Amino acid sequence: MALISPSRRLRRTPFSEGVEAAGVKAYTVYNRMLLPTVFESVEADYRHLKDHVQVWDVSVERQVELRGPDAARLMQMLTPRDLRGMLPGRCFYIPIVDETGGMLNDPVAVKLAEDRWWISIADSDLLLWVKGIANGYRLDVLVDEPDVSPLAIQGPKADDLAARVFGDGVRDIKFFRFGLFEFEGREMVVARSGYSKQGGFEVYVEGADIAMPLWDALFRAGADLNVRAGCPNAIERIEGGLLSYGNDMTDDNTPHECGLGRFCDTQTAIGCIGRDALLRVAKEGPVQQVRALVIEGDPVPGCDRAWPLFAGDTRVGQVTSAAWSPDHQTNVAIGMVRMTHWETGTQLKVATPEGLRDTTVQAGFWI
Ligand code: THG
Repeated sequence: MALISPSRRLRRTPFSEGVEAAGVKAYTVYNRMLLPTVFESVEADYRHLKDHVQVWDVSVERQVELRGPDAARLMQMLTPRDLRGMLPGRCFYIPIVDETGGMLNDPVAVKLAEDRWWISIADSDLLLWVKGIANGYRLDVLVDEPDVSPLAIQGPKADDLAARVFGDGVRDIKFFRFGLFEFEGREMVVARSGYSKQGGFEVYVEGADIAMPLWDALFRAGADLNVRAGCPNAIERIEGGLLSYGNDMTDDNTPHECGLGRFCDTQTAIGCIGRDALLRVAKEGPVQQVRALVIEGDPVPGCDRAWPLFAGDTRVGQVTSAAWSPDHQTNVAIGMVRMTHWETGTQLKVATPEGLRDTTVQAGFWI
């Protein structure tokens, strides 16, 4: 592929300087911002992520901040996950749906206080939807995108690295909770979360001025841990079944089709804009659903368009993400599969750009 021309519309991040110095080889665009995809190679980055610790510039996980007396009410309008039991200090993975029950985003919600929330968004213009709802319903809430840029610390040595910079207290942070930790006199939200299954943290860095100092401190502190710059890894996230909005699902899919039914409490999520639509479709149940798939044969190319799935001549779904897994010595994939063919062990064909391949529906992801 040709190069992408930089411009003001394609936003750099407060860590871009460090990312470039670390030798980034490829970027994608996410929320109109640069997201690194390769440092050494996808395979080498994968091996290093699973064995050591990486620092990721995930500034593209932009925050939609809700502030004011109606913040909690607005949050519940956005998602079918019941937020009543969510305390400050918690992070929730939440489907966000429109009035038809279609997925608009699958962010992490961060509850800072009853009247202050961050929505850490995937790749869609959620700010516009949230502003529209807030204004249309005349809610008493401010909605904006603050100067907050998440930096992830991921991998088996993430606790050791984070402890050296923020103190041993970070070791006690529980999964999907956060604490406030000081760095150079600044309070930072440090959560145990991140877009990998290797464990680690996400630091919500407030203020671009403190971004490179934190980046440099992590690399200084982790030299003997073999810390490297990294990024969400295509192979690892497919193995782990972490969905990618825009790839594995779109606004044509319900949360149930995405396998996100466990994050929906549609009966009790009173106020959710898509609630009636979801209650209607929940009665029948989804007719297609996300599945883990193995694709037989040599390594497949990257999946930059949906690859049709066939049972004989009948189209029964599509593969949306695929990669060669060095650890499993096979191609791992995520697909959307029709109900008639989604059972574990079902053998199908997938039309890759390199021709038809045998593919099998798996019981689950590789975790
Ligand atoms: N962290 C933060 N913001 C994000 C992402 C993130 N915004 C963009 C994107 N990633 C949003 N999508 C996801 C997808 C999966 C998860 C988080 C955000 C995730 N899922 C775990 C899982 O499925 O195993 C845990 C879910 C749970 O049990 O609550 O972590 O990564 N800040």
